[in-house]
Amino acid sequence: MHVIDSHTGGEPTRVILDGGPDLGNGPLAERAQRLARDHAEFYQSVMCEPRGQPAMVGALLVEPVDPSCVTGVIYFDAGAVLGMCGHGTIGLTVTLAHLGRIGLGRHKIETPAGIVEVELSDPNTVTVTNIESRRVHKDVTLDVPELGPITGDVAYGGNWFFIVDPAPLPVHPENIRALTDTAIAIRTAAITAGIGGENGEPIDHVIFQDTPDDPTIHSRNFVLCPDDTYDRSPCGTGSSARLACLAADDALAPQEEIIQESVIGSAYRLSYTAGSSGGVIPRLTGQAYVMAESRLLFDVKDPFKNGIPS
Ligand code: PYC
Repeated sequence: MHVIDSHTGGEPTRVILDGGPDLGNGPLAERAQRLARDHAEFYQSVMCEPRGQPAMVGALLVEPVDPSCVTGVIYFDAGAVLGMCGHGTIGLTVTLAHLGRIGLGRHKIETPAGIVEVELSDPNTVTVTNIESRRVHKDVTLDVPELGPITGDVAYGGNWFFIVDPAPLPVHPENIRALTDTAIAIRTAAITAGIGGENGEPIDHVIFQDTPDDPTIHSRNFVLCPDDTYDRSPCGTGSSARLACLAADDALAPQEEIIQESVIGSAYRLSYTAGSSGGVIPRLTGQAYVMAESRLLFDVKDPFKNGIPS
């Protein structure tokens, strides 16, 4: 299995060029469901330790339905198959350029959540125009065991987010353990209360928003991912969901650009235009760097060939 590893603002992406499971044809959303239902062993074996690392997202390249797309892709982490992944799309674009498959300029990529546009402006800098993102519930109060009432918005940006602003504790690297535990408790409470998307989609990510002292930075976030790791980048789909909330609150004008930092201080430039269904079309710009090209080996004698379950 040939893979290329990159990171986007510190968040790793592993692009799988060959050797993945056969998911058949048809819409990518259906192929993603097949991956989730029938191939958990595959995605855990490439994401979990010892072959993978915490927070890594996989990008399985598949044939797109729309031939104008440079590729189709299905993203996943060790815990779940994702609808879309912003940092992964930036990493994938830089990887495709590294392979000589695309040049500078605009390209389309098909994901289970829809077609996204990418613009590669130098070998490391990518602007993603994401699928239409929307807020579905404002000010939902959850009763979280040991924390009490926590209020947040539910929004979609390619994945489902519960966004708490202001954060229940400061978004600083020294708080990462406590932020993680708090976010897991909130996600569990949301799922238990049946809070999620319009069609019962469960919350898969939790975001805490904080306002840093530096006035040039709009906000700093902490994002919990389905595999219980935190996003080292500012999270592309999470930033999209957040833009939908800012727009719905009239707190950010269309095309106004802001800087969103992650808990470790990596940054995206964000803006949006109005969507056609009442949401927003987010644009996010970030940088990715290729780190490794490797061949993954799966020795049948290896007791941990399918990864260490977390
Ligand atoms: O950037 O959208 C994102 C993302 C989702 C999970 C990890 N990163």
